[in-house]
Amino acid sequence: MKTEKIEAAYALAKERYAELGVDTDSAIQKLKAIPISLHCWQGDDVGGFESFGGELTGGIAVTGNYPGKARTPDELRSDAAKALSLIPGTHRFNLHASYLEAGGKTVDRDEIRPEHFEGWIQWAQSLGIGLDFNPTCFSHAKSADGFTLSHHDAGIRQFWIEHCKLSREIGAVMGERLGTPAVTNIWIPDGMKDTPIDYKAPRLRLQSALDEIFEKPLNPKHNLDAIEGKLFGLGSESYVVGSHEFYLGYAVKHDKLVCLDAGHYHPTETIVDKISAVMCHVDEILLHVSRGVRWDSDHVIILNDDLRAIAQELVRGDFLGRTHIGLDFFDASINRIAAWVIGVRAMIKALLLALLEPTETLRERELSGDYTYRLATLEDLKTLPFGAVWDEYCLQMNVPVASAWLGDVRQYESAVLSLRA
Ligand code: RNT
Ligand code: ZN
Repeated sequence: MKTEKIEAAYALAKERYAELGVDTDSAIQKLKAIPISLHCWQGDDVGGFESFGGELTGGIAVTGNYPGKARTPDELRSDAAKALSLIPGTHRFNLHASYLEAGGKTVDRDEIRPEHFEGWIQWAQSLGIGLDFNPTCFSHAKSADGFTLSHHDAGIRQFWIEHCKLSREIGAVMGERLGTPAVTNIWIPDGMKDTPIDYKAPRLRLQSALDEIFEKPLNPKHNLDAIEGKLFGLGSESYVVGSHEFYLGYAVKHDKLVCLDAGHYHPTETIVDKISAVMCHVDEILLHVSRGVRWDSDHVIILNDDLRAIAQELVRGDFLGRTHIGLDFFDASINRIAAWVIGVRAMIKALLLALLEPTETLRERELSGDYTYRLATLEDLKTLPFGAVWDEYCLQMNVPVASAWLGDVRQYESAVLSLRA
């Protein structure tokens, strides 16, 4: 599309929004300051680069066999940089511990050190982005029976405790080196396929394991700890040790971040309503923005009502400054770089839509009981020329406008991805 046309459309859109008291320029300015953390694991189907890397376990699954997935850290960095170049704004990258670089050596999870992430830190420096981190408590022989931090075997439990402690330290090094705190998020798969006799004991073990992991205080300027609950997984349909209530209680008591994954609740429940509730009791949250579809909690996010509602709540509740937005999906049935770009661009669009709402007016009308105005305006907002503002944003941020990004991905696919056997 021609620049003049984009600008002309934007000028008209600006007027339309101004009629409602919405300043599109200021929405664009605010949007520029919101980082989104791209999850490394969309790039290689949650594979990682361990020498002993095997099957993906832990009750999560990636389906599809689209060719061209990243096989090395260099390939993943190149793919992620390509995705980032097609996404407006400055964002972050979220690594799992299993994405270490150990120079061909076998480094087990209880042996990881900051130097194994030096390549990632330098890459992040070169792009001027921050990193986030996660211990990897799945896809490992010591998690094969479905338990890690809550394992009844003290030796196995200790192995995972050590892994999580080391992960926090690595997060802190990343945060210090990059000048922006890493959010280190703990998620474990522990649970049971069928109803347990003992709900309690694994939770007590998890509780004391967390106490040990978090024993050492770390500078919050370098590392922030988050804990992520879940309702069920594949093979843990009846019981998950680290449930939402478990972690919410823990986080409130110990001043941790709660990670809300959009795919981790009952199908009729959304995280939208949880944000303000949780924010009454914790300082900050981490989001894993995802899209649940039937039994799967990790489809590529799209600009649907659920996503829009998440963004609206962050804006309406003024929660952006206390929320770390991370994404969590994995799809191997489409081009993996496109999956990143589609998901992140959808998240940014949702935020922009939310920023283009006359929130204060709507709040006042709601308070005065004018629910008719509220409903009517929310409906009318849906047909305002949002696309023109989005295009203008992409233009200003120097990334392809509208669907032009897909041409870039296709080019990269034939020049780079298709050569990967
Ligand atoms: C699993 C959790 C977790 C993982 C990643 C790979 O249900 O959502 O966040 O998806 O750590
Ligand atoms: Zn998640």
